[in-house]
Amino acid sequence: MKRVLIANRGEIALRIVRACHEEGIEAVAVYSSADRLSPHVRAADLAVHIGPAAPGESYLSIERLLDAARRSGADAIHPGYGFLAERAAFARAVDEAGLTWIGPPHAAIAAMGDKTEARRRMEGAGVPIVPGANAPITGADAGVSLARSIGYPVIVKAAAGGGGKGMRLVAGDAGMAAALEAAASEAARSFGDPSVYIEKFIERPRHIEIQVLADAERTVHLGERECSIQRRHQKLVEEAPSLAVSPELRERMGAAAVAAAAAVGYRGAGTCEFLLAADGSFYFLEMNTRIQVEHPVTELVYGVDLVREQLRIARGERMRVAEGPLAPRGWAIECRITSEDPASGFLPTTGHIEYLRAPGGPGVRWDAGVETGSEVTLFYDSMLAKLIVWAPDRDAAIGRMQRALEELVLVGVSTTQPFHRRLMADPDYRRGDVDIQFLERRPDLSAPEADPALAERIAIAAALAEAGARGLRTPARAGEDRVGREWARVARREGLR
Ligand code: MV4
Repeated sequence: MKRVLIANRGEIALRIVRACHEEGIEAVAVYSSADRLSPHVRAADLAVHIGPAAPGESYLSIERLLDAARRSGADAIHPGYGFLAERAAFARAVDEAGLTWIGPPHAAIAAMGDKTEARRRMEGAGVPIVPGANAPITGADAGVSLARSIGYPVIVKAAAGGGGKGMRLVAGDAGMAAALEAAASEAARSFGDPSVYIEKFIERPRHIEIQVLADAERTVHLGERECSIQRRHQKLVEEAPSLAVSPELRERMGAAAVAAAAAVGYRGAGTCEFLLAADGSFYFLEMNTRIQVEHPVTELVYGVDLVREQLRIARGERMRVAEGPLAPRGWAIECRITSEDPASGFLPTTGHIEYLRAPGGPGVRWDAGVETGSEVTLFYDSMLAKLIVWAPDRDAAIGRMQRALEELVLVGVSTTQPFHRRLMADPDYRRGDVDIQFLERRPDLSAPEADPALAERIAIAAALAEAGARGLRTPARAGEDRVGREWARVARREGLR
């Protein structure tokens, strides 16, 4: 493996470029017309334009990506997350083109992508699953009889689903027919497959996931991530380890995740999602057959580089993870900085990033796909950056996150930064008293700021202070580079020059 094409954009594309360089591999970026000036493009050794901004004609086009690989002489493809990462057909097409796929075998992707097949495989491997159907349900009568046997409430899910689309809660016999129909039609629309199945509904669980890593010889787990802080299936904060997971529970959940991976012949990095009920019982939900957004928290507490391990495993090498029992060290927290406005129901925002000052210092990692001057559009996911901290214990990690959130200055688009500030100061969060419904109960965490204009002026003042400190306020200097131009623009807008 000498040259890897990265079929992605933004922070994860840059993350993968860096891992390639550390492994002595060349990185090929691809970009749409909207991403010509993006950091991942400049960081790569080569860059190939693959089409217009619309993802369907660029990052989601198997044909254009394979063509870019051929034209650039790449011998491998890393899909990142999102886009085509869990499309078994893409993995197979990469294999058939004679290239190395940096991910699990396409058969493992397909097995985990079909949720009822995954349930059958997990049951066979002794992995605990939620009581329910292991095959699609046809007709309200079958649904009612199954629901009565496992007990209401139940949840109807899309067999081809994942991520929460096509789910319906059913409280009793009377609601079954309508829920099956609504879920099936949403599933047909979203996934092109109307099949649905039924599980017992687990109330107020935590969402805990286990990282696994598998090479040709070994399958290991790298502990859990606590992912309960989410809104409409979008995670906002993740941490590792979880306050809810004891070393003994970690070993049991870890063993289940390893068995799940082994049952589908898994290779590379993957994640098993579980629901952890209040009584300590846990249930396999699904397996994500890709590198995940929140992988850095695991990297920081286990001292591994998951993307470099993906590259090594795809090259047929052994993973560089110690043999024998592994344990997390310290505490890591990740806040997703997205271009969404918490005060207006997390509506996506767009605009021009006029100034960005990234946080830094000890124990702080800033994984970003944007910089001063970047344009934020509605074409792609709203995640701009991930702010990740590590510290020896959870309190220290929260304190460090608060400090880093104060250092972060981003002028030009609304982001989730004020939400994260409030969350980190919240007593319930600090006690670890969370479950997947936490944010629904706490709209106050997303309420408008007392004085948004003040917050923006503070940010702008920081930008201008830095511009002044660097001597970039004179028009001549300010005109010299892109950053200078942005500062000049902010200053003009504020009537300060
Ligand atoms: C569940 C559940 C409760 N009981 N299954 C949502 C996304 C999909 N991956 C599975 N999901 C759920 N499945 C049973 N039997 C609750 C959820 C759920 C959820 C799970 C993880 C993280 C956030 C969630 C938010 C709402 C519902």
